[in-house]
Amino acid sequence: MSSYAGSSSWKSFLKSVATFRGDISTLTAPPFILSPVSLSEFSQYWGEYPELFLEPGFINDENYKSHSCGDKDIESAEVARMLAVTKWFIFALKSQYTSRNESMGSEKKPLNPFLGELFVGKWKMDEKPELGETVLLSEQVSHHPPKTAFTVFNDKNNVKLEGYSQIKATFSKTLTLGVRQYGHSIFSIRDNESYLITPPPLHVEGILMASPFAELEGKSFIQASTGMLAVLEFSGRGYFSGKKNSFKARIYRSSKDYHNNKEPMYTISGQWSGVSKMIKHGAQEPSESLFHDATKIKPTYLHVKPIEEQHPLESRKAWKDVAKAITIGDYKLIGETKSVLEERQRNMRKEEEAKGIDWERRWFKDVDYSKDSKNGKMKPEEGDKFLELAALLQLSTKNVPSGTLKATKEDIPTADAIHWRFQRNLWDEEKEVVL
Ligand code: 0T9
Repeated sequence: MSSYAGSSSWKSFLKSVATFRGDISTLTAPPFILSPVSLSEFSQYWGEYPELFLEPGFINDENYKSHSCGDKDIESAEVARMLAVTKWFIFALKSQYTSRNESMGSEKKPLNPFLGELFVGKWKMDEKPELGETVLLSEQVSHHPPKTAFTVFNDKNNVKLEGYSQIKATFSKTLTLGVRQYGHSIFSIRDNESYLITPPPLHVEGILMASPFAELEGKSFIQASTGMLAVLEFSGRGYFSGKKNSFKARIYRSSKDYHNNKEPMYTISGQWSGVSKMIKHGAQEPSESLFHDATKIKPTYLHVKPIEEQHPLESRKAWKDVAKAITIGDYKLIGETKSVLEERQRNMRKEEEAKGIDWERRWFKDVDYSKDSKNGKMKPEEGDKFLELAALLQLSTKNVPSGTLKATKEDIPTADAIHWRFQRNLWDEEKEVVL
């Protein structure tokens, strides 16, 4: 329970929440629950374990037995890489969903990124030069509704992640915030193996007590181009194990095995923020081994250049005055500084409208995956990874909640099929924004 829970400002905030409808980013909250960090920064959580991010790329036919997550009879390098990708993803969850609690004591309302907002940096790994540099690029490609596109890549080892993220959130009667994620990401190694990742739904608890925290629910899929599929199921206190941040991951030889309720190759279970164990099925002797231990490996934080050297569109530079006002808790100053930024944005949108143009996205483009629509947008190329992986999983290619399978209730026929994609050439041609 936060000491602010009984304050009048929190009580009146709760009253406004009870009747709130619409885009959560427009909700006004008391200063103590505001975070000085923009949502555009959240893309960095994908890369905070650079060694685990790069690991799948180092596993080959010669060395896979020493990357077996404890399975002494691991059958192939492909299986070892599937386990390594799953492991990296589980570490990424810890960054994604516990970081604010660790740095600020609770979840707080992030700054709502403006259209065109950028957040960039790199993980340098100076002590291990063979790992090279891992780069993060994050761009706000839509303001209303908020959508953030991102990529994390390491050229030296040819490993990359590309994706985008959006949420739809609603308060329940008990003041829990239910959050559905939209968007997906694609992890690829050496341009010949890829993995489609769908983020899970979640809910934010503890709002009544003014100490919000996120808890995952539902499923995440990791569909590999090798055919293998990982299905992660999430639950909180008192569901599978009575512990918070619980998960169970099943690794199937193919998505067919999953759809046909066949036995998986492995089951991994435990806490994504803590420790998990892996059981191998179908073997002579069922074996259990330690899969991951999040208490043993520390994150590596992104290196971001000082504000004075940043481009005006870079998040920390653009939000500097607002962030300062939030940090000192000056309600009036928060309002004033925010208005300056919002006014500037409104004027830009008006000018664009008058000229009949659209704000030009910097490094990402919206690709239309629907067959029939004619809107001048880019279409997927021959051999598109998303189409290939979605087909393997029978995942809907529409803009529906992440992880929605084809022809299920949520796969609404009228939804569009527009997805944000990184255009590497635009970054290679970039002259103004540096890392
Ligand atoms: C994508 C992630 C996402 C964004 C955040 C729900 C949430 C905004 C979206 C889904 C990242 O990859 C992973 C992590 C945490 C998610 C946030 C947790 C959270 O509380 C916020 C929401 C919008 C709020 O700020 C609610 C306000 C509340 C803290 C005060 C009443």
